[in-house]
Amino acid sequence: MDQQTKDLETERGAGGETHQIARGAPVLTTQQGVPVADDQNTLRVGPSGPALLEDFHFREKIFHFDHERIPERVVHARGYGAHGYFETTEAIPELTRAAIFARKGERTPAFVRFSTVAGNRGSADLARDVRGFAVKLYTREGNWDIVGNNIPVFFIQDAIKFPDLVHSVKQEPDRGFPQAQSAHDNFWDFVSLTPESVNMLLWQMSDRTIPRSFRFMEGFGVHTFRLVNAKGKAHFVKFHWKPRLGMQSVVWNEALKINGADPDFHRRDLWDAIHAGDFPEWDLGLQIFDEAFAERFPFDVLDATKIIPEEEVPIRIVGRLVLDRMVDNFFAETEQVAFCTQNVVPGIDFTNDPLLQGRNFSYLDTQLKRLGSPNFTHIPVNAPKCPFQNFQQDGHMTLRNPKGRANYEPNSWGVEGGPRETREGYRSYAAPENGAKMRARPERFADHYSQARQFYISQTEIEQRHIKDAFVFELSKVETPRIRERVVSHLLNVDEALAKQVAQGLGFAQLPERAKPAKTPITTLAKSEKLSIIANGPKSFKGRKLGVLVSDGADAKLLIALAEACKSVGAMIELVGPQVGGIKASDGSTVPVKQKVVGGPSVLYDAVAIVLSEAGCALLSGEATAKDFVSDAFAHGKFIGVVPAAKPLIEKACVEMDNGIIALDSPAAAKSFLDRCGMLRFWEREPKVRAV
Ligand code: HDE
Repeated sequence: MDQQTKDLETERGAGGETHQIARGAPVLTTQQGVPVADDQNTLRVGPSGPALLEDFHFREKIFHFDHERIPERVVHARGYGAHGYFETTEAIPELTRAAIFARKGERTPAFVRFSTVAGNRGSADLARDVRGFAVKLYTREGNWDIVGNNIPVFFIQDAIKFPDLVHSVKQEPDRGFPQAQSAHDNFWDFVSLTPESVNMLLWQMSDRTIPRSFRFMEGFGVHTFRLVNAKGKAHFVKFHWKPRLGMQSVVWNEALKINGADPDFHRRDLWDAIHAGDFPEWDLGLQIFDEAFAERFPFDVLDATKIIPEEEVPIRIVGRLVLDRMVDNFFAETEQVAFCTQNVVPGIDFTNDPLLQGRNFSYLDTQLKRLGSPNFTHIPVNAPKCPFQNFQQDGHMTLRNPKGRANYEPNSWGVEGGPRETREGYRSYAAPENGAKMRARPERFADHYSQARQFYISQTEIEQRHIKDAFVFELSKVETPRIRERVVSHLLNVDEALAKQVAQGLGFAQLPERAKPAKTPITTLAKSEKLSIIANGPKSFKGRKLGVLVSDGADAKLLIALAEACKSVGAMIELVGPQVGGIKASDGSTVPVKQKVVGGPSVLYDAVAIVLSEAGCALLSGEATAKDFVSDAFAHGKFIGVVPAAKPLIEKACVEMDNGIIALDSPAAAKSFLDRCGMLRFWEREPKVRAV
């Protein structure tokens, strides 16, 4: 009996229902604080009679339940948040007067929400999708929100196209599907008619959109912002979050299977890591540049479909973000958190990026719809942690109203008259503006292909293949041939070989005509090494997870050696076996098992080890899910450690031995196996397992 039930007295009602009477536990009350005697039965006329309207307890409970949902976010509905802090590692007062950057060592509380974009609140984590990376920094001078993504560019250049983009990617309105997928006609129809999307499409078809974990993703502010110093001098800036654990993604076939095996894969990963004390960290990097650079850069720095390569403007690390605490309540914090791009602090300012300007309107507006009151700022996760006061008052659900007589200013009531302005307050950068009113984009926005090409040529061969495969997969789900052709006609302006491979993958009889570019693409942009995930891999198994398939009689010493090797590199280990009750290892000890093999497929792990006895191997060789465990790990390029007794299972799984399969013939082999796992994937295998 656990502690909780010990503190309770249990009684059975006349109908056999359970009444738990509070002894040590707090008393259950109504919202009005009235103690409840019976929470199991509605008030009725006799045990079989009709219910009574005067049952205020029942009515209040059901009324509240009926109103539990609030509208989900129109985009980024599915998300997961955590608390932490930002620590300034370099003071930059020469660049910005922002208090957060004034002093090295300054710690600022932070809340981060990661999300997918297209799916509904209950959709699966491994959809091919951009990830939101929204950071709220509770600075001494107010809240600063960097509402970014894990991809540094966007689909569109002007906010007026956002509703069209989002409508096109979400479920088609007549049929209500597909859920959380861009692989359908409407999405590809829209983007193929919107060539400014092409750069983003290359990123979207890359492995960036199937991250292994939130912890292994970069984050970007996307737009160009301004830093303004105390003298009013401004610099342009782009914000980058760099994961200390390095970047990593899964492969597409794995993503599809993870969605079935554990639709909450990313949530669980963050939950487990934070609870294990493995707090994920990101460095904050700044790309700082001035008007002169903006002038000579071949693209417009206000165009959110373009990056500035790190090779051209290096990144300066000025702080680190650490996530060290999960929320107490998902709804109160993660669901109700309200990010707004217009939440900036003195020393941080906007630019005229037309996407950013539109966002500054949209976010405030959307919070009113979702949270239902202009007082959403009173909710603890949204309220600043520095003092704040003004004369805004009343409205739904207000928790704060101005005290005293004055609710306006100027007033005659002196210090009693409430808050007043300060010269130190937020001042917008005095950017000179003039021009005729019009609906038009700058001509420098017209290049749609050059950076898409640059991104593509910056990838390793494996990553290029994944991009090609992703285009072929998505377009194979598009039913209208002319939409498929239109996409390939754009790819011809990006990279001819890629376009041809995609056309071949789709079974085209002939290549379509090249799309006519609005501006001739530049084909001489240099590769940017930093754009590849694989080339910048961490080469360490830290933060990753080993899955070990075990059976009765498994080598106890080897299991201990594997656990120690994982611990020494900072990795997690999870045992998968025939039953969750655990196994009896070779030394007679009982070893707990986390997953039954049917619920613990190898897609949940970064590498696997097969540690079976001969009898265990014979048993599992007759189990299809055990064979899948091996053959999926093989197909997904994972390192596989195998004890000699488990060889028959490897053969049954039709797996060919290669250098990614490592013999675990003694406990001493555990460490070198884990070192190999640090390469994360055995990519050389991939061409052998992918024929179409
Ligand atoms: Fe958003 N976006 N967005 N977006 N966005 C929202 O605000 C919008 C854009 C991003 O975890 C909404 O609170 C417009 C770019 C994130 O709560 C909404 C445009 C980038 C999140 C909205 C964009 C983002 C949102 C929906 C085109 C990357 C989730 C719910 C101009 C830099 C934040 C909400 C969270 C959420 C509007 C484009 C990132 C409707 C109009 C570009 C991470 O206001």
